[in-house]
Amino acid sequence: MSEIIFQERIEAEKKIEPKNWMPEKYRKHLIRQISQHAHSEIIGMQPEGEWITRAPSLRAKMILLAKVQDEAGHGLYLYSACETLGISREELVNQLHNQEAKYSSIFNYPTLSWADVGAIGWLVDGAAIVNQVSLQRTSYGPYSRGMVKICKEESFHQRQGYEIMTEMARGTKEQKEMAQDALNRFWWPSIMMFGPHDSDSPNSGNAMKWKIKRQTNDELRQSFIDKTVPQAEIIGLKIPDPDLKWNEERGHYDFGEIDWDEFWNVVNGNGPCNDQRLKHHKKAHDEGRWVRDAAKAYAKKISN
Ligand code: FAQ
Repeated sequence: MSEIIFQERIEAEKKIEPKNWMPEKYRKHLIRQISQHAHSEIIGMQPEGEWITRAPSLRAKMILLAKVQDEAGHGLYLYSACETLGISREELVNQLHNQEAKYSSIFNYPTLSWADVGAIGWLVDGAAIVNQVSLQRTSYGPYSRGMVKICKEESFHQRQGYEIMTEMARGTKEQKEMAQDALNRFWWPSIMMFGPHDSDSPNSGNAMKWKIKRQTNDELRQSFIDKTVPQAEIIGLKIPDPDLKWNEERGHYDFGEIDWDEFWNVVNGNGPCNDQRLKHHKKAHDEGRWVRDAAKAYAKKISN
């Protein structure tokens, strides 16, 4: 009976709130997705964070610092949303450390030049926005409200990345080559961010039924490609896909085959930076233990 009422609530576009009854599978599905989203925001600070001390100007440094700090904030909103489902922050971090929980494949690629910071803002934040705008309408209230706030900041991130790429594409020959090289390396991993094709996505069926996801992986990927190709053309960079072509009939770009072996290799822990990312997180977490202990002790003291 409760399951019928739950589904009716979903169909009526009413949000599910923490105290409402929900099927156990819905709760677990959300914990999986929201926690992986949170871990992505936090691990995602590393590739760009490596460039804070090497930013080419004070202005660029201030903007990057603010951007990376925003990602930490996004991680915290998402961990809080996830905790409303009855799981502790400690358990969530443990799941990341023992690799029970995933984080986005994109953050396992290295940032080799300043142009990569531009490519991440433009493409990675660009892909994240397409996904997250859709998730603003997700059925779980705390996740949906977190997404609204996060989307506002992500659009600033996308523009700062596109600005870096624009400046470099219009700069010296070497700068333009760096921008093109960054696009060449980040294009395919960015379109992999949307996950496997719908036909190979085990979680999509329930996610769509419960309106956790409002659009499928392939629909979102297509929307990102359609938005991004003209942006590359405007700044004179070439998308590294010989099969990319406007399809008048479909009203979308056709694009080449994604290398799914590469995708699963990275998802399963064997990408270029998987070890480095996880080791760095564990080290920072261990070194921050005294801060967490002190905060807990203080909270206890003032509540007595
Ligand atoms: N990487 O059945 P599906 C950001 C896994 S944005 C790793 O299709 P689902 C902002 C998937 O978990 C990035 N694993 O799964 C930022 C599942 O395995 P599981 C984060 C992936 O959940 C920018 C299996 O494959 N955004 O951080 C990936 O329906 C710059 C089968 O897949 C979000 O997380 C992948 N790319 O769809 C920060 C958005 N794709 O869990 C810093 C919220 C799939 O069963 C700097 N999440 N897998 O063991 C979602 O929308 C969905 O969870 C998808 C996957 C679309 C990621």
